[in-house]
Amino acid sequence: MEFEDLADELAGRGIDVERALEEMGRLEVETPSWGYGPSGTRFKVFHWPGQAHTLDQKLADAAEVHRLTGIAPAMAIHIPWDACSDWAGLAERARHLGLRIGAVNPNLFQDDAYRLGSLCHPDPSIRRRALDHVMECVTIARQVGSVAISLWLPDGTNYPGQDDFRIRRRRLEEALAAVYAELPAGMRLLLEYKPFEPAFYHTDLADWGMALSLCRQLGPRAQVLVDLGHHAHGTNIEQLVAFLLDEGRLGGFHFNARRYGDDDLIVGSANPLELFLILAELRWATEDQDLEPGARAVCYMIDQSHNIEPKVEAMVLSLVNLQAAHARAWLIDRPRLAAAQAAGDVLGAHRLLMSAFEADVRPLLAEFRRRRGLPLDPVAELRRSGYQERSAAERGTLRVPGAGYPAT
Ligand code: PSV
Ligand code: MN
Repeated sequence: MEFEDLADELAGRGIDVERALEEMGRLEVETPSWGYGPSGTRFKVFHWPGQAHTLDQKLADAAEVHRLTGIAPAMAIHIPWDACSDWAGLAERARHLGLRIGAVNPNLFQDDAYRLGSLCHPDPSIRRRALDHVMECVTIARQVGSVAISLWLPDGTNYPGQDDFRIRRRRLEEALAAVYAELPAGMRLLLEYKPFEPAFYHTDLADWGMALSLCRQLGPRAQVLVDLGHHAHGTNIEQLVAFLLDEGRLGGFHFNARRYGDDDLIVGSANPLELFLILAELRWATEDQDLEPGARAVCYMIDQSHNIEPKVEAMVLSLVNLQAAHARAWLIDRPRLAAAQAAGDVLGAHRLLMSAFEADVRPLLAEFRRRRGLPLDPVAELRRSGYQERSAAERGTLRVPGAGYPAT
């Protein structure tokens, strides 16, 4: 179908396609530096030819992804994976590439010291060390012009009795209050929860309710980050998204897809309906101006690090899938949906929602790209451009000691 035909058909149903295009132009998604470098599972790291090793190579990949999609103008960094001696210089180089530095992610999970946790560790000197690292990230964020610290904790215990839940909670509150007090104006602290891993009996920030409760204690610039991979099976993520939006505490997303948990698969590949329903909630919150901070302030980020897929292509496909789901959300006929809901028309309301999910948005995406001079098919253009082959030739396949079981 051509764009004009789609626009006519939608106009006939009272849907403003220009509004949808305008909203599509507002969608910005950060990509993660760690998605461009070597990564794998605990079984094996498959080294991808041309994978990025330096921070500048990661920036170059992020810039290529943005060039192809037009919706990924920021790259999140992870410290110390992305160590750098000149942060202002990095921000400048990013600017030259048409990018900015996105959320700064502290790493509280890779030092030997963190065996029993970081900010919740029983030993105050380890807690101090973890806190100093988060503070260092606040300083880095200032220097690179980032407005978000994105904090995920590995803290938890493996055995009942190993430590005291409430004492650990106090330790966490105390540390986060110290971080919050250091945040410069305009910077947000995004708290990411996860119900499992690396600890398996309990984690200190296990779900969105715990994260929300801590954020409320801290202040308005502490907000919850929802990683789609961090929920028990069957969790209604769109509902908790709506709840957090209503509380004014949805700070950001780590988009990805999972079959089991934190699998880091390409967003939209495993559960596109869930993705669409989440984006529909974000749309409602965008339109309903009564929310503080509004849905427009929510950071969209990808948190995926691929193992068997070409890394840059996987990132482009993720963005394309996310953009398609976002476009579908803006094709929902909301007034008719509201009328069906008010009339108690259960299946009428359901079918209306599903008709947007089933819409063929390819003409809309093509029109969006045509108007912005973007490649009509970003994945095909990446393959055609030879970027991945050039990176492989220039960068080689540097091997780093990776994860995996010890050889027996
Ligand atoms: C670990 O679960 C994790 O995937 C978290 O989602 C973080 O956001 C990410 O790693 C980077 O630290
Ligand atoms: Mn995450």
